[in-house]
Amino acid sequence: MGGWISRCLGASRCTILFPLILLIAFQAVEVALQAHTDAATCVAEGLRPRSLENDQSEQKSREKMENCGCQIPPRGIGEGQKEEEMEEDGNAAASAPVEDDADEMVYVEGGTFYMGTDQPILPRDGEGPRRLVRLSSFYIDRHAVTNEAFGRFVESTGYQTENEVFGWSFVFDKLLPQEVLTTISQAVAGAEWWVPLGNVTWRQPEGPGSDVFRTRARHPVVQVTWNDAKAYCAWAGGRWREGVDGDGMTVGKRLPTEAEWEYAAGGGKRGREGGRALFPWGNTLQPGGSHRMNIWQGDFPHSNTGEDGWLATNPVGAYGPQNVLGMYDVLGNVWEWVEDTWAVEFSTGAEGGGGEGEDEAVVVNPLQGPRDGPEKTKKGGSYLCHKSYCYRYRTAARHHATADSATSNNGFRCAVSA
Ligand SMILES: [Ca+2]
Repeated sequence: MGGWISRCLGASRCTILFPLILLIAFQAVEVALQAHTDAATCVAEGLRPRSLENDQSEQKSREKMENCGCQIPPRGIGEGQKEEEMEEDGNAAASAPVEDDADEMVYVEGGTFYMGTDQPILPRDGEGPRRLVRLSSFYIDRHAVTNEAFGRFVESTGYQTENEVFGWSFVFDKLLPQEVLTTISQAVAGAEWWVPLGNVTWRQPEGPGSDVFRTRARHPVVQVTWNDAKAYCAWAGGRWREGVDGDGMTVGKRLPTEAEWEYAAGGGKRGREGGRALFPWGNTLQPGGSHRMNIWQGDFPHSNTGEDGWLATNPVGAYGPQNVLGMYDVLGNVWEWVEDTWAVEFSTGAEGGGGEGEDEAVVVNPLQGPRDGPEKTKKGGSYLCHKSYCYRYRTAARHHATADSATSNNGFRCAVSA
């Protein structure tokens, strides 16, 4: 067996017998646990007995977070920044979930914008530096792909998701009933709220007994990998693009690049030279006291008050549009896969090579990292994000997981070139 198994067997706390599901999917575990989920970026020690999860002191927990890239952000960040005017406000009131419009996309006119920030809150995530990026025009889904839309894809193609091949996945423990939790003896070291469970799929994200079609058809699909997301977008069709001579071509859907996602999240606006606002609408989390996104309120990971109305995913559109393009749940709800391979160092363009009409260097249609890199980038944060642990529900924030990772808080939306 490989490195993870060797490391695990070398630690006394890993001598407990693995659950049967892990024995069945042993090869898959070895590969997937390298970096399965954003929590699994903290998984250097592999699974650990759940009984140990309360043994850590607060200080040890803090050290663990700092060591795994999930550190608590410095106090005052955001508060010290001059609040941007609420130029896009007016969408604060929650709206009814949108109807079936799986094919609805918004047009994002190409342009030049400031990507990233020079005021990174999590510098090791590569949130900076702020650099000038030029993008071609594109379309992007108004909201994340829903369970019912993904269901049509599976029904049409017979597609089998990677979770169904592996036979198991990680689930946030607070979503599981007590009788299920008592059967699980392992958890992710440093992120004990992620527990492995068999027969977890997009249809039943919390394993046997759960069923998205009972109450969550219009919620974003979760427990899908980057590979699954790409397969869906390729199936979801394309857009006819007229040629200059009357001919044309069909351009297929795909995942958005990180630059496209961030530009669209910001409303297709250039942004400020000093750095992008924290959220699409400005720097105030709750303008007028209203919740604009689904994150965690309370003491993560112990108690979630659900003050924003949702303890887990929300139906798409529940909070109303988050930007001037009319996009829903860009921040919060579920993480969204983007095309880029994970990297934390970026080109800022050729030295002195200012683009047309620009005084500074411009990067054109960037796509980060080697195409076959195992770690893929995701954006937007999720309903599990809290400022004390994972302050990543910000436009410039980013995170990553392996392409075959799937969790109960990760989905996606598609894009297509204009
Ligand atoms: Ca919530």
